[in-house]
Amino acid sequence: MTDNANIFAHFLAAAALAGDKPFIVEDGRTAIAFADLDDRTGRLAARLRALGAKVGDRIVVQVEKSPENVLLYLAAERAGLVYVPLNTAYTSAELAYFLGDAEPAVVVCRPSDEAAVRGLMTAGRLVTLGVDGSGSLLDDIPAEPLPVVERAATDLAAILYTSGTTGRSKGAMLTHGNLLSNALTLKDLWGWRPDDVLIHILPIYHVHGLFVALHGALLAGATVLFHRGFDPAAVIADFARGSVLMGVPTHYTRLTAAPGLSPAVCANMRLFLSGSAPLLAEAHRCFEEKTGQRILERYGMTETGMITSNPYAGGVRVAGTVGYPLPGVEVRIRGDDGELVSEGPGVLEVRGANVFAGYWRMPEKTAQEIREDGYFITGDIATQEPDGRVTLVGRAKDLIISGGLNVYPKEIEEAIDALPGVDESAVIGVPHSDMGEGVVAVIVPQKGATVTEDGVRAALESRLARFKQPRRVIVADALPRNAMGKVQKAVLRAEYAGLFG
Ligand code: MCA
Ligand code: AMP
Repeated sequence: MTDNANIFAHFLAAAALAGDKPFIVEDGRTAIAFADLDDRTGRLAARLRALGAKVGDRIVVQVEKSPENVLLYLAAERAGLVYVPLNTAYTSAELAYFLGDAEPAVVVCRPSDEAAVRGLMTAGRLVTLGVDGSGSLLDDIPAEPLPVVERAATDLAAILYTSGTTGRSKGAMLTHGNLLSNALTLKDLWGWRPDDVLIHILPIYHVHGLFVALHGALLAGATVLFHRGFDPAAVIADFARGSVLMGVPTHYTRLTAAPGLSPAVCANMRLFLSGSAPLLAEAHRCFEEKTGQRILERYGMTETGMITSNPYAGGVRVAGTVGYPLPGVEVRIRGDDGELVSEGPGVLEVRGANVFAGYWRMPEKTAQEIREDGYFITGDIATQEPDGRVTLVGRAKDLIISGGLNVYPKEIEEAIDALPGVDESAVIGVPHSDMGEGVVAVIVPQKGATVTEDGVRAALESRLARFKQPRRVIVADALPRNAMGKVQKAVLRAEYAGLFG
């Protein structure tokens, strides 16, 4: 091991033990070998330095998933930069906010977005990275690698934006210590081994695909079978070679519905993990019926990495629960009256080396959400059994999770309310068999104005990422309100519960 707290130094130490094994394999070919990791990230890190990125500078990246994108992430850590990945679905309007807030020294975008992104930038260098590994980022790569930069555990490794209940995105500051502590804990807990083969189907701009999945493989020196999108047939075909799969519930319901799933097909697989959204007990049961394997469900957040996990060995994986706090992670529950309660229900709070350093340039927000004694308020409502097992029973925050992606109603309502002819709106999530929850907007037009479903959807197209756009827009005369005048979203959720069949 190494004294350098830079997480990349730990990956490099593991790569040295992996010999000539492939790290990333795509379509049967080695895209990155562990033996090449040092040289390839070193030279790319030198390129980032040559572009003007100094230690501690932010690098904003909005590109398609590719092996070069993985190298870019690792090179940024190696160079001591703060990596800021963005969902490729974000529109220019959304990107403008992130660029203004993060003030990056370097921005990496898709070649097709270059002109639009340049128009949004006031400082910093812009380079491109294409889906096929081409682009100006990879021009003029220096011959001399940049040594791994020394970092302390408290130094920032990444900022991940998470939309807030206030409608404004907050940058969660994650340190090298946050990322490394969570990765080392999960390596032991889930039994990562050098002969593991991870089937990687997640995007690499969120905690799940970028950190939980890739860090596990990197620390174990395990091979990754790289899938750029999600094609159930291609994933099932890889079960013969793979041993670990991580997905969100939508992945599992789509896999269960696909032809060709059987215990024999899954015989080589040792671990199916699910998280990012609730996995219905029914989905858990159906998957087990088809495969003979019990999904291991775990729970986490962008701000904290992983918090709880069902047991890998020596315990029971209970459908509908998220398991036990990870070693070194403390949880407690606070009831409605503000007092701590042992079993709940109440809002779950979490403390540990995994908990983030605060929101980027938002000290007041940070103070509201991290208590003085270090506990972070998750906004998830939980119960806890006497043996420590946690079950999530609701959310205190107004949040919709669609296909594992968070949608904050406030942000959508603000965009809708700004449209001509709209008096007010309420955005809710209702059951959706594929995405878990589907986004629905209920809109009240101004007196005399005409608002149509098609019109609203068309107007939102350039303003909001596709996954945030309402799948249905309902035009109503009024919103239900309680005696205090507060919109009763529960009433709307009940009314439209059957909208998606
Ligand atoms: C795609 N679409 C979506 C979503 N994804 N709409 C709503 N919600 C979504 N999640 C849109 C597409 O733009 C498309 O629109 C239409 O829905 C159908 O696309 P489809 O091809 O079916 O979707 P897909 O490309 O197969 O994607 C579905 C997906 C994907 C594979 C479930 O959303 C995904 O990879 N989700 C995982 C997200 C993730 O990594 N979350 C982790 C966050 P149109 O037809 O109009 O073009 S990290 C986290 O939450 C914490 C830390 C944790 O605990 O892990
Ligand atoms: P994010 O902000 O994208 O990191 O999403 C974090 C939120 O996802 C959590 O606060 C939970 O509400 C939800 N979440 C993550 N894992 C699970 C899970 N296994 N079951 C239910 N909700 C989950």
